[in-house]
Amino acid sequence: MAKRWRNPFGAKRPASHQWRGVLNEYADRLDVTSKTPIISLGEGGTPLIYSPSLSARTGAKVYVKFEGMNPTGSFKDRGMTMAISKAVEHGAKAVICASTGNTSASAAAYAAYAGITAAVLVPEGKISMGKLSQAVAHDAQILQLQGNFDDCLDIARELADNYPIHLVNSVNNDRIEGQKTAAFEIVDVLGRAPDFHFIPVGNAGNYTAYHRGYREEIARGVTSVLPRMFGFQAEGSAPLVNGAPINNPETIATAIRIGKPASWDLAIAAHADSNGYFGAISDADILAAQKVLAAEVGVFAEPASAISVAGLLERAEAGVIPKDALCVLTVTGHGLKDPQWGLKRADGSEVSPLVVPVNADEIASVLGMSKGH
Ligand code: AN7
Repeated sequence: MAKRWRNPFGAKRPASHQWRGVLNEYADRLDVTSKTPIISLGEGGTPLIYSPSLSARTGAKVYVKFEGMNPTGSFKDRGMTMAISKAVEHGAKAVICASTGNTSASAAAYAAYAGITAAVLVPEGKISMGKLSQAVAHDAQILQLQGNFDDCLDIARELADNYPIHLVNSVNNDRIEGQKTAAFEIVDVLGRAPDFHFIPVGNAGNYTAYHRGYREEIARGVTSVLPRMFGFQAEGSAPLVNGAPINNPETIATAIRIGKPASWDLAIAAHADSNGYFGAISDADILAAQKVLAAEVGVFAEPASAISVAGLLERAEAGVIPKDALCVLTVTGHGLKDPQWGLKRADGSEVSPLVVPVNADEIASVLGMSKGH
């Protein structure tokens, strides 16, 4: 039974091969056995992009880990391949999650591949259209709760505690385990861990996962550097910065509109261990950073993901980042998840591309060019 999920190439790598997903690539560092079905869409192996522009702006050496390149367009796939594989290993026929959008899209896709049911609880009217569209397309049972994300998670936990349904939020340690592989990839590529790691924070599961991954790389002896974990929340939704949960989080970055981070204690421990930092960023600065990332790096990210860039620029401005420090920014989700923001100028007005006649000379003049080469 388990056999049909296994990679046809087995453990041996053919000379030319494609990335085989994080469970296959890092089987030796995850709780994966011959009994574990590999429910994979080829997640992980995402680009680590050096940015001359962000490096010039900050004086640091800046790399962007573009997690929008995962199968469903966000980092959630790394954790979901692990969580769904383990759920199926243990006989689950149905999974449930609460979500601000990306977790639901990912759970829906991996459950579809596994042939099991996914139920997702999302805050009514507060998730982006791209994410809702994904969950619908993958045939999840979508329930819009008349509450916020934190209410969704409370209900999802209650259902998993009392009914035959398996919880795949990041309170499930399998999710964190899968997500730590992003840190492995970074160390694989750079040959060492970075000095600073910048990352958006909602439930703080990913912040926790990277720290764990880096700690394990140190334990393996492949790097001696423990990156300082710099996490960022939206100003109206910044419980870890404020030091207390909040009841009514608000931000345009709906992915991180979370008032009671599920991984609070783990994140506090990772913060302390890494001499880390939690900072708050205004919605205006998030959108400005999204623009910088798209226009200067060539990476289109959803607003929540751009907070890593905003955080880097803010900390560099504050004088905290030494010259030539090695910095990695996680860009957690693709801009196409929530494309409306790409169509706005910094002042919030809509961009409407110019309409031109079918005439090359007129178009050249609009582009400010005169004839010649
Ligand atoms: C793009 O999908 O919580 O701090 O339910 O979608 O590990 O929660 C999403 C979170 C950052 C925050 N960037 O990560 C969900 C959900 C994006 C996200 C985060 C999320 P965590």
